[in-house]
Amino acid sequence: MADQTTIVVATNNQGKLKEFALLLPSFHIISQSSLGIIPEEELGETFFENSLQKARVASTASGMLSLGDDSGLIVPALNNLPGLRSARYAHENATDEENRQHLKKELEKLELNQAKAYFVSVLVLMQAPADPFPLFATGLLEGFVKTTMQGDNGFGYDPMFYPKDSNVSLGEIGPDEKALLSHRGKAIQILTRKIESFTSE
Ligand code: ITT
Repeated sequence: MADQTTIVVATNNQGKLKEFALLLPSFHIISQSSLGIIPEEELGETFFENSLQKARVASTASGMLSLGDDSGLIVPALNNLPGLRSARYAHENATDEENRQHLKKELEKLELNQAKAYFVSVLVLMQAPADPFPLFATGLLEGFVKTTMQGDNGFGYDPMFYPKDSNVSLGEIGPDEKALLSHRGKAIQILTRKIESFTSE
């Protein structure tokens, strides 16, 4: 562990943290909460702004390499909600279960039992608080949200999200399988290539 580079992940979401530990095996992953870092309110109008803010706050407080992830679920039939409000869709301090039930209700209001949807993850890696050139990467996962929920793996909307061409929800697959196809997994692949090209220069 001693010779691994440490990355502070700017999240309080345990589900994301576990995924990053799996997706970045060659790094030593620590959470911002283990360093007592308090996140700022998310006021950005884009995933990019929020992710940059998360990485910057963690990097400023720790002085270390920091990774922000702002992510969410976009349902075009619901005017692109929950979108930026994914973590707070039902109300400000909503649990994952409350958010899923709220989404189910909103779909049912439109008499839909499923709708096209996609997940997005926007990552920002900052080397230091004053890094003038943070690395960005975006990953998408297309599929459907359904009012039938299956499985209890993962977190957030996973039990009601069915990737395109899949009969099973993200809640029914294991963490390794999710890592291979998820928005976060795709964004990490892009980010890793950028880190490699950066460090080989
Ligand atoms: P941090 O800000 O501390 O990272 P958060 O959960 O508030 O935690 P976001 O603001 O990025 O993070 O909100 C993302 C929400 O989108 C998350 O709470 C889930 O509801 C949903 N989400 C994102 N990625 C997901 C995934 O892989 N599976 C299921 N739901 C996901």
